[in-house]
Amino acid sequence: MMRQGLLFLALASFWLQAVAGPNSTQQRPIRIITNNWTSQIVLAHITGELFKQQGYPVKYVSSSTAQQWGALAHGAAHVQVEVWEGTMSEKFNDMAQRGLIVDAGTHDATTREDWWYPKYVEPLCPGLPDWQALKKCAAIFSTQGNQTGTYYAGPWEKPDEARVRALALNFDIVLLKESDDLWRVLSKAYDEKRPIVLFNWTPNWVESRYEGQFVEFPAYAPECETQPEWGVNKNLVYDCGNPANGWLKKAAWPGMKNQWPCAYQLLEKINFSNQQLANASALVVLKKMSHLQAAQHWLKENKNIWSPWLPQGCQP
Ligand code: TMO
Repeated sequence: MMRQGLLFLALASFWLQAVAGPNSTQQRPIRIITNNWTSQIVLAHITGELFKQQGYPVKYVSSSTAQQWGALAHGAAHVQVEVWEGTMSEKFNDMAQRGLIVDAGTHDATTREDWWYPKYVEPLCPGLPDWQALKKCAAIFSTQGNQTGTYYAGPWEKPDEARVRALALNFDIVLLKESDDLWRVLSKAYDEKRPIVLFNWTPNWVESRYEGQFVEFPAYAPECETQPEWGVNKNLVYDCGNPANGWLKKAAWPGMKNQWPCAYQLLEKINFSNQQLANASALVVLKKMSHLQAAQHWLKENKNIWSPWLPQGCQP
């Protein structure tokens, strides 16, 4: 009985989808990923508002960057609008090569994600921004009053432990759960003019509030992550920094092109510059808008930028 019921339901839903045709798939919302940093969430909402303008229903699904790949591959989510090279290239390239996700194009923005310190630290650690300076003055970054410095990292996958080992730095890594935790430790240290080194990135609102600088590690090369003999440490990988001029990409579920063609064409055109991205996050953090308010504000102010993104004559 139970089984027959289920069979009936399956057939009925199949039949409904068949007779309802493309309209029924249109009713399925496009699921846009929100990650855990500000500009990404604002861009997700800008994208969502534009899909809605095209007539598509939209849903936001929050995901860590680690979990988003499976979600995109299986269609549990469909769009991620800020894929950063420094923290995500390995997974992105691998999944795209295997056809499990689709590369929906590159923004104009160039990105950097790496160890960063406020400007007032420089005289306290001569030789910065060169990384070798950290070998001599790890102690000023100690939180225990010993010789070991503390580096604050965020919840994104970067092998900082491996880098610390490969470059023989005397640092402990403290993993923080949220980007807000990073800004809290930064703000406190900044107020006290206390040495601190933490994960940061650009474009970001941080640069309009705090003066600072990235540590210059040995320049990134892909071989650094795969060939131990490459670089200053001949036995270990990860003896380099993250890319200093990284890309910023959009990723999509492979079925999106067919399921929502006009939305997909729009996604391919979506394109942010460094300045726009920094401003988008500043609207939330410095101007105290919600992510949705920031998105709507941006859309209102920048019609000249986004209207050419809308595909002309496309029928959803
Ligand atoms: C992915 N992120 C911008 C937080 O480095």
